[in-house]
Amino acid sequence: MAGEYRFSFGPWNIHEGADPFGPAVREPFSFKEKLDFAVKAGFSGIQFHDDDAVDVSLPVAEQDKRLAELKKMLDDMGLEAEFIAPRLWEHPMTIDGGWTSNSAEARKYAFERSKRAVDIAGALGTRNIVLWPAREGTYIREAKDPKVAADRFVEYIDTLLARDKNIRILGEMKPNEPMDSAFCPTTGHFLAIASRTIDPSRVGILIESAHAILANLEPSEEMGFALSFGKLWGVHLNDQNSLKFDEDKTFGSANLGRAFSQVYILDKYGYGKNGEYVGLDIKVLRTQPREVSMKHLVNSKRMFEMLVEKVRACNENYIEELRQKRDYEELSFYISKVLMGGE
Ligand code: XLS
Ligand code: MG
Repeated sequence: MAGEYRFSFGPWNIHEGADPFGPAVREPFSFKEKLDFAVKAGFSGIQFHDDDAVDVSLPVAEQDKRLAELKKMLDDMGLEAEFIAPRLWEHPMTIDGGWTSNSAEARKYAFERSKRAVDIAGALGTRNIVLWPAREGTYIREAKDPKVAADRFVEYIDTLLARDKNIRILGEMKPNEPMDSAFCPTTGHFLAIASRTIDPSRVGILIESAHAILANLEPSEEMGFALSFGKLWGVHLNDQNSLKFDEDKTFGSANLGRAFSQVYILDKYGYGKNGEYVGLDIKVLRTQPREVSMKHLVNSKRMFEMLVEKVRACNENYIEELRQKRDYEELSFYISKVLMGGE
């Protein structure tokens, strides 16, 4: 029934369990094993950071050769690169961020690396560049000038838009972690920045459920907002148990009603009809044994599909009737009954 949706995940979603408090606890799966799993589990898109796709320290000619091989491998397996995201948060040059760093040299590094990420996207046949502004923020408020930071967002996005007329930028906003305070923390902030760029029509949004929750916002409302602007070009579905570290839990595992609301709004407004993927961005629990360390993806995809069925089983006329009567108590109970299969 939900067969018209296409699903994606990133290779980092299958990992060895290291966290800030302890080392890896599982042997890694190879990149090829991850792709084999994707095909077997019914995923058709793969999300890439630039360095998931290729070793970005290699000479460009060598990178291009390897990217051509990767593109062929994806094609042969019936897979597609959904997006490239420049990973600007691990390199020594980006200790204090990329395009909002106080260091001109660091900003130059961020620009050069990101322009290359645009080329990598071209080589893999995707026009989507995802920006998660990981270290574009502060630990100490006076460390960076927030007015200058907003201007630098515009300059950075303009540079990428100018690099390749075909690409488009999807901002993935998150209010904190690793920074105490991230610049441009929500969908609305990023769309405001988009309006100042050289080509706002090529700047949109990817909404991650957990990031919205961390901003104390409802993911489905953020999605509705972006849909209203025609800007919802990607999602990272997952879940989050209140305001803690970025948990990236299995979709629907912490708050089923909240997962329902997201599928409701996505399905109602035809998300995916223009080729958008139902993307997942989920961490494996550290406790999960290796042989079952892909269940979070399988189960999240299944949860989405089951919720599509629930959403489509809803009596829209009855929902509207309850809205008109202002009987939201009954509406709440009705949604609970839909979810629980009760009468
Ligand atoms: C981190 C982000 C990251 C992006 C891709 O919180 O979710 O994984 O999705 O750079
Ligand atoms: Mg994400």
